[in-house]
Amino acid sequence: MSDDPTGATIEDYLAEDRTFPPPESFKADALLTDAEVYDEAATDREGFWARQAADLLTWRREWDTVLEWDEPFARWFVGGQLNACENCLDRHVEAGRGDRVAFHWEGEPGDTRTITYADLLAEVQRFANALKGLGVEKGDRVAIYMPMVPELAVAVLACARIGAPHSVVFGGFSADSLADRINDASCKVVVTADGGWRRGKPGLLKPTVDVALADTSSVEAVVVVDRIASSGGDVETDMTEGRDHWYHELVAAADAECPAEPMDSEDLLYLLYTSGTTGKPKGIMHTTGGYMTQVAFTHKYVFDLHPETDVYWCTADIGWVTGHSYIVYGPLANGATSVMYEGTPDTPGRDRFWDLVETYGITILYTAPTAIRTFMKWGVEEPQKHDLSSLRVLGSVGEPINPEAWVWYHINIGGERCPIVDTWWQTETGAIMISPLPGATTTKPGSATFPLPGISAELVDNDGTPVPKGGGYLTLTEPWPSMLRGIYGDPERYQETYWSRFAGRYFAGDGAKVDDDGYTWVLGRVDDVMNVSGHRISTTEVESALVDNAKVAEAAVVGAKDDTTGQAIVAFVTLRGSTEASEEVGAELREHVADKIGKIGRPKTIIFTDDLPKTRSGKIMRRLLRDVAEGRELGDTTTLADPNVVEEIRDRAAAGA
Ligand code: 6R9
Repeated sequence: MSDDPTGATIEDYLAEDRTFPPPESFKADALLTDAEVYDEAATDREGFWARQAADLLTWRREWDTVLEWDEPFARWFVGGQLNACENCLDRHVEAGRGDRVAFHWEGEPGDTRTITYADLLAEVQRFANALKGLGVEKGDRVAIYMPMVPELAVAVLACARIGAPHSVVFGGFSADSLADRINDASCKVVVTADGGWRRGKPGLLKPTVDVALADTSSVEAVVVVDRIASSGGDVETDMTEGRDHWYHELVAAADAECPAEPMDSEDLLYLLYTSGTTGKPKGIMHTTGGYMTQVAFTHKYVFDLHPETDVYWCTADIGWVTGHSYIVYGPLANGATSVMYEGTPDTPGRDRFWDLVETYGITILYTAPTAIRTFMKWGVEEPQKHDLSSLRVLGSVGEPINPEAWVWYHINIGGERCPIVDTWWQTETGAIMISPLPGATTTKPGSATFPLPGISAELVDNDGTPVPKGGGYLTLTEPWPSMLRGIYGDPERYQETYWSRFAGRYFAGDGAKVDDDGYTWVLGRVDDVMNVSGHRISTTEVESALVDNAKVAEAAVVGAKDDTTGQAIVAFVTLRGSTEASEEVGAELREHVADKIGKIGRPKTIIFTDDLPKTRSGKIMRRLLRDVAEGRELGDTTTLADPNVVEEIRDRAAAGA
């Protein structure tokens, strides 16, 4: 049984057997429609990437060597020179495309800005000069802590233009986190804003910067964008004399021309901090030539970009890697027209995303499973209020997408005509690694399908022996252009974290399965894999089975310590609008999972909750749910979007809900 409007049933996550070939109408205009490109890349990997680098980018100096590989340290396009900002802006303007819109920006309150490539180039040059005026030189690190306003993209590109690596810190992070990141990279300047609009209220940022700077000594100047005050918000911003500067004043006073710095292919483009299994966040290093090559390649072909006609929207925040690669560098390198949105999907109403799709005629939408499941919870009435017929490609990123969410997305957002690209990658990989090509790949709901051309992935068992079919650890076996070049200041941790678990392989930290047709199903982090009575079960499989039930909106599953079975499955479940939590519903859901996966998958406990604890990037924090399930003190909750959620769940769990 299923609530799936197609009437199809999900036997279980991995026995999902519906297939969706690219529609003929889509293939007619698609950039890639067959498997030839895979063969080409497999025959000559380095030649393949070199062709992409030459086709998609403009180089100041050609490289001497495509790849120097001294495991685990890669150098791509060695000897080549280019500038990332020039590739994103100047060459489009020089080619007569300066009037093309780079960003349709919309603020949460509804204010809008239309920014062409020529506008963006002009603004970036001025701000690059402003940074230079503050003493920023090639190689100096610049921290960026901003809301989703155009000046965030300007700041990123200005840094790239003058060769100053940026370190964007997501605007939801605390003062402590910001200070840690500033200190780790000894940033010289911080670019911020008075705040950003969120759910109708100003979320202030500058006061957090002030607190962070009390614990840092490297910062010489702070640049502040006036976002809130200039849009009617009542805020007084403290400016420290001699240190703090208003962005608009600097830009107004700056020279209009700033030539782009020629950078070596392997010069550091940016740092982006990501959390690992230990406490200290890792400064992931991305360099210029290889990174730009792979983000441009993947953005073009995974989304089948037609830059003259498409309107592309990636709903991520630039504070995460998805925003770096697929709001800034990839789309701009390809001359795309993008939408950028400041706020939340429920302001002023739960149809805000669909309103944006209709207003701008968005053709390519790239979002996250957690958002899709939220939209499912809000009901199909919301998207049905709008004309979504402009859409032609849908993307998913960030976590495994369960087949029910995939099918809901396909039907209710994509009108059953849009290929879905489920893209697996990581901060560390820099760009998409495993994904369908929308005009060439027959998809299966919940599978990221195959490694892209030029990418080699393989599953291995505990001992590192390849597993051609079945479950295993996801590893990457060949260097790829946009791979991380290391962890800032800690080459040993790089080696240890990614290259020590399996000899000669990059270990991604994810578990996956390959089915009989060779499709890859990424099951999630291996620390999310439960072991119940010696059977390994992915939290995702159980979640998927739960969400398959019509009463369930969202579910998160953890393995809690159990004296008898090693671990026991505890499920945290959010019900759809009209359903009341009760013992009967709990029993029904447990049986439902047993039906889908087998008794081994049946949750021992189901805890009903109104919401799940999520990070600000939307990932469910299973670690905290495990703490709740095991009755422990809660671990670190600082990265939660809303720390109250987990407290509430704990109270319910204690009450035996
Ligand atoms: C891009 C991004 C990386 C982790 C990754 C995996 C999970 C991302 C996924 C996916 C299944 C997908 N993940 N995309 N799992 N299917 N399509 O999210 O980077 O924030 O570093 O997270 O996210 O577990 O290891 P990052």
